[in-house]
Amino acid sequence: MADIRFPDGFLWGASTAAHQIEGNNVNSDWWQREHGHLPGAPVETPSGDAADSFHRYPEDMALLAGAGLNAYRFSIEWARIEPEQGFVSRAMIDHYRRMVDTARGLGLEPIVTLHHFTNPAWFAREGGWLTDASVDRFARFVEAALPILDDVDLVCTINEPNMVSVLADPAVGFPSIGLPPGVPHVTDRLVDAHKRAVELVRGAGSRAGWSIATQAYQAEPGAEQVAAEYGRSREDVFLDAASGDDWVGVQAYTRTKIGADGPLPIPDDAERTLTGWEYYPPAIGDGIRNSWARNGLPVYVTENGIATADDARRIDYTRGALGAVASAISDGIDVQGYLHWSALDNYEWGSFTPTFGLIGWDPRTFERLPKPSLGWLGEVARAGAVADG
Ligand code: IFM
Repeated sequence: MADIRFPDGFLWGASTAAHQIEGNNVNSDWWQREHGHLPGAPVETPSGDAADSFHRYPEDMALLAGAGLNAYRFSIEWARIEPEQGFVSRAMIDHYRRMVDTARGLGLEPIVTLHHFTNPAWFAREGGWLTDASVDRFARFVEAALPILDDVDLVCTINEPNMVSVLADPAVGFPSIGLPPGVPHVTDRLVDAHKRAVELVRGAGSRAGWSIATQAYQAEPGAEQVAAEYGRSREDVFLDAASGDDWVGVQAYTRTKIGADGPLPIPDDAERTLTGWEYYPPAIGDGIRNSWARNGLPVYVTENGIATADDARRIDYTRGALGAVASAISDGIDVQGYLHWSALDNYEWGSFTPTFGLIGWDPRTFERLPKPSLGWLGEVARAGAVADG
């Protein structure tokens, strides 16, 4: 078999989210939930210091760049930028601006996410995305954050709005298997919030999109209508709402088989990852193809990866996923980048056990411990190709 080659200019990187790696995100709704100060499904472990990337981001970015990657996607934290309603911290704007400059200085294209699951605690206390005021609140935050985005090309407004819609109900924990349907009026608000943010971000000269959690809904023979119906509120409504954006982020980890009565259980003999999901590397190909069919926008794979303690399985998974990305490209789909989830082992919304990182770290000293998969992906990036074998 020949090497799998990717187009020139392809972005190769890794993604993270603020709450999952920064640590001490004390003014966020998640932190408050973790400590029982806000209602919500019980959280097994609090995020605490997480990976202390708030202070160690230069080292984290340097490891990615040193390995050969050319892009880094990270999120800015609304709860730090606006810790109290109406107070915008200039120090935090400067902090995130320094992150953009640091990435650029290292040769990493910064891709900035404005919202990745967490909200300020004050926003949650007034009802969060369940209230009509949420859209204006978010738009005001985006406006305040624009100085961070100066000369940033790619901005993701909201990460996985389909998950945000599910999580808007505080009684729902982070789902480990399957995705419940979103809350319809929250979905509508998220679409409005996205559109407002796109306008603001474009006005500042960046290209705007949002990132959708796709689930590779695969219909058993005869269950095509059931699968289409199942996917509509969970995925398609968000991919459709991307129409008119500059790009779309597609994220995938596993598949969901759909039978006549809905989702089917994972077969007992299937390999599972540490999140309990079926090991299924080609899932990202299904997501890319569904997105392309619905909105025709240039695609960036903004997340894809595997929770495993066996780094050889991470390499194997990523090799398989990149095969599916390459096959979509050879079918004429405009895929412009691949960002692995995740740069670091991180806080998987209630637990540190499912390790998704290319880089591990010592929980006592925070010493960074790059894994072989980082070197492997860096080589792929340098070569612009996945070597045969
Ligand atoms: O860790 C999450 C991330 O925050 C959003 N996408 C899926 C990842 C793995 O569950």
